Amino acid sequence: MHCPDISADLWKSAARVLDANWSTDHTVPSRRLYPHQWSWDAAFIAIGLAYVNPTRAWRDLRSLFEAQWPDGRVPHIVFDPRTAEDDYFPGPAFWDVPAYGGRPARGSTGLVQPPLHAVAAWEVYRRATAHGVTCAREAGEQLAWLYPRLVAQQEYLTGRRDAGGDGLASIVHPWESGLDNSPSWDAAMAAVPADLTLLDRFQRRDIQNAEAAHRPTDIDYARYVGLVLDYRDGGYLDTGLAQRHAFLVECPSFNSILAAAELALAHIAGVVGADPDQHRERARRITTAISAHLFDPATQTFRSRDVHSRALSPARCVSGLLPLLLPDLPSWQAQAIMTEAGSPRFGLPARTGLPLPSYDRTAPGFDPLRYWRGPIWINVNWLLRRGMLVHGYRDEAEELRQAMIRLVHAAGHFEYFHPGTGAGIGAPAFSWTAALSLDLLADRSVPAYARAA
Ligand code: 9WN
Repeated sequence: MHCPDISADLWKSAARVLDANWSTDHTVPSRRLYPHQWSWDAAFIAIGLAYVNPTRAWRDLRSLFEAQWPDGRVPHIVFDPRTAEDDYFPGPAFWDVPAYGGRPARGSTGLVQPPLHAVAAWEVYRRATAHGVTCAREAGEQLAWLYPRLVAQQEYLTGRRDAGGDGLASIVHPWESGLDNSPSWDAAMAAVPADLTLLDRFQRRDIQNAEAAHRPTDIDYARYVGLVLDYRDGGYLDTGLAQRHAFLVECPSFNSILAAAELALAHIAGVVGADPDQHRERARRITTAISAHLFDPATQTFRSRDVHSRALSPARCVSGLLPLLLPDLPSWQAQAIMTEAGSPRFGLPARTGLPLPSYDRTAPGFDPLRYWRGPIWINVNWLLRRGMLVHGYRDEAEELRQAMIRLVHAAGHFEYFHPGTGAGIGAPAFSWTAALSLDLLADRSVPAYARAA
């Protein structure tokens, strides 16, 4: 795309959104709907901030890791003490996280989100040199501070969270995937009790700030709340999860990000003087496990797996396309992903002019409005484009980059987009859409991060 006006307009509006959503030491995803700091949002946001304000990029990542638990988990939300309890449900009082280290824990949830932070830290570091010597020095110091914390995050996920025993991290709640109400969880969620009386005790806040038709249903929400209460009542401990926790799923997107993080850590290790090989080895092991356990030979697609039933989900979701991020994925599986991405189910931009939807367009339950059950999201398309570059699908990657830029330029920095019309829906000034727009405008190159350090 060689249109300076589009680029200049989009660049300015994206930088404005990030500026408006900055809040002392972190960026909120959206002022009204999400008035705290979210984990994987912070990673996407840092990647964009690297271009316009690297100091804030590091500060954002650092704020998140300052709330890391002693067991290594990085919470999915870090609560801003200046935001009222009632401004977001479930807030800090509901989570009631245990005190640790002899002091009260900084307000957070006890769940995690996809560990994209090592990838983000490496991207911010890579860009730092363009901003001069002071920035480069700052980047080296920040990377050294983050490295052991990033390693602890990985060790928590690859260790305590390997509930299925096959070398894959399990999520204990749909919120941990970042793809909250994705049809990927429907089969596993059907076994989770839905106690609607919980919604009398605890008021949903999201449907006061956004349209109910876009958001997860009450039945979903009752299950979400019930799962948190169970995990909380077990002290957020991960021992014996397979025996006592109703929802345990291995997600292809979460695990692909986990392996990509190890590859980024191999690069970071090279800079901070640690051993890169251990990270490459872990990336290989996770890739092998994804390839062996989350691929359905009958449909040639990646699916999430229910740890209890050992069954792959029947739903074909965008999360199944993200193993493309992994350079060691066998090329026939990469090709299968591209075939699925180009089929009428997802329709690459060459077919639709639009980025890919979150769910199979041809499925009876495809819903163009309801959150992760149809709408287009920029973050997963950004990850998919990266995967295309990793596997050498350069033309498709460039088409997808242009489709994302066109969409956001036409509709604005929305949270998600209608997969038929491209209209912006959800929160209007959404941080990761803005941050990743900056990266898409700036970065036309193949990421060298993916293979050798
Ligand atoms: C629950 C903040 C988060 C994103 C998730 C997205 C949504 C929260 C919610 O918003 O989840 O964590 O209240 O719906 O699904 O990916 O991190 O932007």
